[in-house]
Amino acid sequence: MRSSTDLVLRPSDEVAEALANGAPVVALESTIISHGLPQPRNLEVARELEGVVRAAGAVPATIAVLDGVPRIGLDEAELERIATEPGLRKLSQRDLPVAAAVKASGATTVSATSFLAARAGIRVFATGGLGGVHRGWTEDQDESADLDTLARTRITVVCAGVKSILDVPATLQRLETRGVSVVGYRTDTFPGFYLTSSGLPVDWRIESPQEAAAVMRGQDALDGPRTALIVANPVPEDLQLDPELHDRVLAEALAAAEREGVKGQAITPFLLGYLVDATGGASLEANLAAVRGNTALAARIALAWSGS
Ligand code: PSU
Ligand code: MN
Repeated sequence: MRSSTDLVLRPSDEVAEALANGAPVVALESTIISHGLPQPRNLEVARELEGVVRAAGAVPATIAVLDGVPRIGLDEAELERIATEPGLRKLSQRDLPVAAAVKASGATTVSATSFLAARAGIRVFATGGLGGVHRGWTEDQDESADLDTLARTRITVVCAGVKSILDVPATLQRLETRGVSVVGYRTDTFPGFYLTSSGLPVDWRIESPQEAAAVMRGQDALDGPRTALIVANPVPEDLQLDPELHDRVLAEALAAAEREGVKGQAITPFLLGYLVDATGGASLEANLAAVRGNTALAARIALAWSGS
């Protein structure tokens, strides 16, 4: 039977079948592919992440909007569109109805991906690092829509913390205020995206995918506000970006953004791109190591959640 959401969301046959059977599914976002990683590596990564999910025994559902239609699960040609189409939009949740109306295509951020995944019935989602409160937020109020969506969406997001280009303490504070559950995966310190640790503590620690699934069952049993669960999974220390290089290059990147007046939606892709260039690709490798680890863990959590 088609649910009413089928009228506005189009799951691929494979994802629809998995969901109907209660099989494990992992949502993957597309902004990281289109706006977060350089070409042509981005397409390889899109394919690789789907492979990581499959190897763990789950079904990948990369989410994007194509010609106005939110798509849950993309085929090879559609992944290629996300990775290569010039001028592809970056869509957060608020952009979805507009994109649908004007039949635009765009990649979905953590905000839009979480929203669409939850609507489609997918509970587990993997990304690199969440958006959050930007440095300088007291002046421009730039806080990613990711945080607002996570405060009212029942989804588990596996990430390497929040992007280190942000004001990390302020972002953690906002997550606390908005009631979003945060747990460290086998760590007592909140990860730092490119870095294993942000240097900040995380209040709760879990040790296994089964424990993550138990937290998710607890969320549902308590039946409180439909908040997210953030599973913060650090990049392994031997794969992190050199912390000293990170701090130096990030300071340069922030200064360049200020000088060039980069703001709003453009700031995150600008800073990530600057770091890739200025570290000779080392930040890219750390970012990819984080995303791979998060994707593998998300698949294991999806398996624990589905009981398979
Ligand atoms: N994780 C990555 N790279 C990225 C992103 C996440 O490793 O590029 C994307 C996500 O889509 C996230 C977005 O939602 O960056 C945040 O953008 P903004 O700060 O404009 O909300
Ligand atoms: Mn923003």
